[in-house]
Amino acid sequence: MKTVRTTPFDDQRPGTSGLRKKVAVFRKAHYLENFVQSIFEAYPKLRGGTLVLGGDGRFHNREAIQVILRMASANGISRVIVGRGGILSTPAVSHLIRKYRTRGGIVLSASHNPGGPDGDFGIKLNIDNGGPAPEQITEAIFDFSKQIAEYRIAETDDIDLDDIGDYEINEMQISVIDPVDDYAELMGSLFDFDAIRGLIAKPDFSMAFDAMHAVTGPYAKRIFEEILGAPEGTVMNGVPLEDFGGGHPDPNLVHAATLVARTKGDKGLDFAAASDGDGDRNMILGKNAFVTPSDSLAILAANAHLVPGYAGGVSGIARSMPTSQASDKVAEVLGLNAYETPTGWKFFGNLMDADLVTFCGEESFGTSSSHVREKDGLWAVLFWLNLLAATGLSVQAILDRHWERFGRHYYTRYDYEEIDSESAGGLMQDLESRLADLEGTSHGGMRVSMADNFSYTDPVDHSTSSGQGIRVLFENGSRIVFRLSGTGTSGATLRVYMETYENDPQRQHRDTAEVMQPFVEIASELAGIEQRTGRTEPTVIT
Ligand code: VG1
Ligand code: CO
Repeated sequence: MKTVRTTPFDDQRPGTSGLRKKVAVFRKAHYLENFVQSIFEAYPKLRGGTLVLGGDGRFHNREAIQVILRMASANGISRVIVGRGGILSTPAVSHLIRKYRTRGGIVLSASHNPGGPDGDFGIKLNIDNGGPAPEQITEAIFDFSKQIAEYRIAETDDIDLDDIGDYEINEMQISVIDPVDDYAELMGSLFDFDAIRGLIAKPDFSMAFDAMHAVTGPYAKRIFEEILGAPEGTVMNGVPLEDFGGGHPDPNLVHAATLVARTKGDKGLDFAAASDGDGDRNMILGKNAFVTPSDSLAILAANAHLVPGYAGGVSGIARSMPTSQASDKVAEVLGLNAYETPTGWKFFGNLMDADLVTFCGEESFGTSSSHVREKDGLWAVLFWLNLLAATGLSVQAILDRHWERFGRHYYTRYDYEEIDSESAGGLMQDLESRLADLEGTSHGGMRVSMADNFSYTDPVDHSTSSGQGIRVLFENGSRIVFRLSGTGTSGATLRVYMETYENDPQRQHRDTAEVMQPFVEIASELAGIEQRTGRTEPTVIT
């Protein structure tokens, strides 16, 4: 064991989902060590207990795991459960924490951000309920990182991560486990695998899953191809690569374009899906159909009775603030609880622990339920397959049926990436200063009923999180939301979220871009996007 003198870095404040920086930053001397020591200090529960450890396989994953193992030993952690090869998806970590009742977990991932030596790396603490550490703890980590003077580390050789088995560093036990087994078993307990097998075996049913060279490859191959009998090759890009094959492991219409193309036309796939770097996001597609994540959340909740794991009932649905109000409509009609939380999965944990909600979701391709305390990409894909099998309907028919019953929330998000941080800050501040004057004004024939900077008080622990994004609400239920991303690593990213409700079935099959165009114009005018950022077009539209 040794104690190493160090000096603080001033930029170790965790964002929406852990600390994310360029790989080069994480490779600076003491950078990772300082942050890991700050985790052990801010969350002392780990001492004397078990920790789950794994990552999405990106560049620097293995080196970081060896460092964390040595530091865990020197900090009195008694056992660490590691995925073979250092691989564990985010939802798998959450499940392992819960199943083996460990004190927490550390996930190494920058999720959908690109990897490789010039890409991003990230680290995140999950607590003993299996969910991301809440803000009080992430702030305590940051506070400690600002005054750190030394860290503890054991001096030992690397542990063999590629063979399942038990190892030791001094007093600490290390168990290298199969990363997929426990997770696959959990999925089998929630869904009707026989019905899904039957669907996949139909000669006229075709599907594909794009793992984007990220962590879900081994999970998807096991579950879809080995257990559910999908033909070999159903899983595309199924081998996790350190740089995700040079791609951007973000399952959306832009970054999973090859998969999207395979769903087009008369011969398009009946079902297609993709997941992100760390396996917590999902994109759902059908033949000539795209399911917005906000609709997906609403549809899963509305049809939960068709899935064995949820047949016992659903308590409620929570959505992040920028997510469309489609799930609120379902909650209203079915008499379920509905909650609106700030962006980021850490705000859902308390609601699920208190059984106030069963389903949670975000517009950013994140959906999940209380089976874990993270969003869960493959879970959502299996849920959709279970619905297709149980109803005999196509993806588009499920969408049509849902809209007819609950109305349709047209939705789009514009991202302006890597804009100058100061201009972005200025844009938000200026908008905020004009909020009071906005109420009652008319834009494109719609009156603003309310405009504020979203603030949330947790109903369970009563903690408050303010400054969570600017909402402009119109009298007809339409909304425009502006916020700055908390996961980017260079400059700032402005996200503009827009939605409008349509309950006339005759008008539910229009082109989203066309329907949303007036909102795009109102949003740019309200925030002065072009003047402030110099951008005439967003980087990504979803
Ligand atoms: C983004 C999404 C947010 C999500 C977060 C982490 O955050 O908008 O909904 O929870 O990423 O997801 P931001 O602050 O950049 O908007 V993941 O799959 O990157 O862990
Ligand atoms: Co992710």
